[in-house]
Order: sequence, then C-alpha cells, then structure tokens
Amino acid sequence: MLPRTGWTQRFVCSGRTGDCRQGARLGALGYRHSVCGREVPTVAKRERRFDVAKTGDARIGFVGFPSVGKSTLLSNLAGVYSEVAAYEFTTLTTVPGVIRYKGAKIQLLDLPGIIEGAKDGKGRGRQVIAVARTCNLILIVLDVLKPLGHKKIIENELEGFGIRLNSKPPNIGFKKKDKGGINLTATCPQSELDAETVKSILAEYKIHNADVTLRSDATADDLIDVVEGNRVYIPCIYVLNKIDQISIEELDIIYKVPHCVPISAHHRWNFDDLLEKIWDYLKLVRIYTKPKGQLPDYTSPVVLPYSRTTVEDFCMKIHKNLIKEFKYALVWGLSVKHNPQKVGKDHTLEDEDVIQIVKK
Ligand SMILES: Nc1nc2c(ncn2[C@@H]2O[C@H](COP(=O)(O)OP(=O)(O)OP(=O)(O)O)[C@@H](O)[C@H]2O)c(=O)[nH]1
Ligand SMILES: [Mg+2]
Repeated sequence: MLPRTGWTQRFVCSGRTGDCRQGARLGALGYRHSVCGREVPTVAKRERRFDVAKTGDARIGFVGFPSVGKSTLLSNLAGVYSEVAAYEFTTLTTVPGVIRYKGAKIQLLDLPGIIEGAKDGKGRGRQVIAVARTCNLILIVLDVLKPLGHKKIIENELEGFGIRLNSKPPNIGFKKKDKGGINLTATCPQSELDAETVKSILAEYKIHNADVTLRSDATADDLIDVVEGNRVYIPCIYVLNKIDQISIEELDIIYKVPHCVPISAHHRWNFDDLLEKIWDYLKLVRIYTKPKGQLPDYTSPVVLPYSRTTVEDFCMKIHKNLIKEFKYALVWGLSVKHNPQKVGKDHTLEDEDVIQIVKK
C-alpha cells in the first residue's frame, strides 16, 4: 500500500532555513538569512499571559496546531483533566500537569494550539511561544494524518521567536569595543563568512568596532544569533500522534524522522518510548543523599539540570546556606575514582552519584 501522508513521502530533518525568519534587512547584502527582530521576547503587558508557576525539576511544553491531540496527551500521561474535543482551539490557556519519572518531578504544559503567523501575534500565538521559551524541552505534537509541511511551519514559528531547536549556541566569540574597527579571527576554515561579510552584517546593527572569533565553521545566521543574543537553545522531540490511523508500513517510515516518537495519545500507545526519550533529552542528573551512618535515600533524589552539576550546585539546590557550612563532601559513583572520594565544592557530579556533605 502506498503511504497516504506527506510524512511518508518526504520526511526531512529539522535543518534551519533562514529565509523564514524575519528582522533586520540584510537584503541589501544579498542575505535572506534570519534575524528575528529585536522585539523577540517581549509580550505586551496588557495581553493575557499564559505562563504558570514553574514547579518540579524540569518543564516541558506541548506545542502544535489545534486538534493534534496535545490535551489528550496531557490527560493520559499526567492524569490531569484538560478538555479534549474534536473542534479546534479547545484549549484556551495553559493547563499544567506533573509526572514523576525516575525520581524526578516533571512539569508538563498543555498549551493552546498555534497557527501559522503565531509569532506575529496571530491567535495569541506570541503568548504561547513565550511560554515555550521557558521550557527545558519542547514537544512538537503533530497529527500524522496532516501534511508534513506542518512540522516546518511550527519550527519556523518557534525559530522566529528566537527559539533554536536541538542545536547548540554557535561557537563564536563576540565583543563590542569603542574603537579599533572589526577584528576577525577564525580558528578553523570558513565556508561562508569572511572579513567583508562579517563587517557588512555587523554594519547592519551599526556595530563598527568589535572582536569576532569564529571557532567553528559558522554561517551568517549563527553570527546574527550571537549579535542579537536573545536566543534560547531548547531540545525538542517531535511527537507524531494518532498512529492508530495509519498502517504498519507508514509507521516504519515515520520512525525515520529525526528526534521523533510516534504515539497514539488516545490509546496510550508507545508512552514508554516517549518517556524514555523525554528523559534522554532532558539530561537530568539524579544525586542521592546519604546522611552519615545511614543508607543512601534512593527514593527521592536531588535532581539537577545537566549544565549545573557541581557539588556547589547540589548544595544550592538543597539550601543556599548549606554552602557556607560546607567543609567537604564524600562521593560514591561514576564521577569519582575511589568510593567514597573526598571532594570539594567544584567537583562535577554524575547521574546517580551518592553524596554525603560534611559540614565545618
Ligand atoms: N485517532 C486518534 N484521535 C486522537 C488521538 N489523540 C487525540 N485524538 C483526537 O483528536 C481530537 C483533538 O484532541 P485534543 O487533545 O483536544 O487536541 P488539542 O491538540 O489539545 O487541540 P486544541 O486544544 O484545540 O489545540 C479529539 O477528538 C481527540 O479525541 C489519537 O491518538 N488517535
Ligand atoms: Mg487542547
């Protein structure tokens, strides 16, 4: 049987194309590259905010067109009621839920559906995307029966609001100065940027004196991201929902979409895979505490984001005063050579380490 959906015909990876993003006019330079405009993170005060209080160790936002099944996913994953209906725009505000997974408390946000043009304010899209910017992971929920183009449209909406999906900040050093012109250093061969191009891009921002260091093969988009500086880098999983409506052959093809998990939110199919992938992408680090003379408490780990996993970060997560009384720590686990090992506050912990703090 021939595949029915656009997905199965031509899946693409989520490579960024700059031409969809808007902002400063680099047209004169021959660039159709992105500049997301300096207005990026602002949402007018009088507009209704969709944000809810952050709780737990990490926050995940569900983003997608209306009726793709976001509320069904929240209801069936977190057991929270969020209205589900066959008509579009059922959900009108953020509905939070919480799951506990591997000892971590993860907040899930069911967001109102967005449409093309959301980043420019259509259908309250800006407020929705503003909440997405605060998430540690974004789930782009897609209906497998809808055209593949929807994936790209949602990506563009998020990118247009300064969100970079599944990518790292460009490795570019950038420092404005008062004088001395543009000083460009490249530590590796560049296929797109040369002194002239860098100068012209910076001139668009009225920057005529700066040190620029390119430490990887950078694009004009990368440089613009660094100059504007208000980008957020968030991992993203594409949740392809409603697989109960397609054939096994189609499912095989869908599985090839990078960063994707096919599910049926309604039938709770493949939730295990989804949760496992969520865990991988969040990269949370669990630290078990061991009071002196007792066994470690394996039931409620202290959960840290992977970017902040020093002993000091651990102490701060427990209480800000703990670090003042800190003498040293004993650590068991992957981060140390000997079990236990005496470490200082700068030691970097690894997932499932056990720690005992010794106070002054
Ligand atoms: N066949 C099928 N239908 C589903 C599945 N998940 C959700 N639906 C249906 O899709 C419709 C929309 O579901 P919702 O969960 O309300 O979708 P939503 O994304 O929250 O929609 P908005 O709140 O309008 O943005 C409902 O009729 C659901 O029953 C699924 O796995 N399979
Ligand atoms: Mg909904």
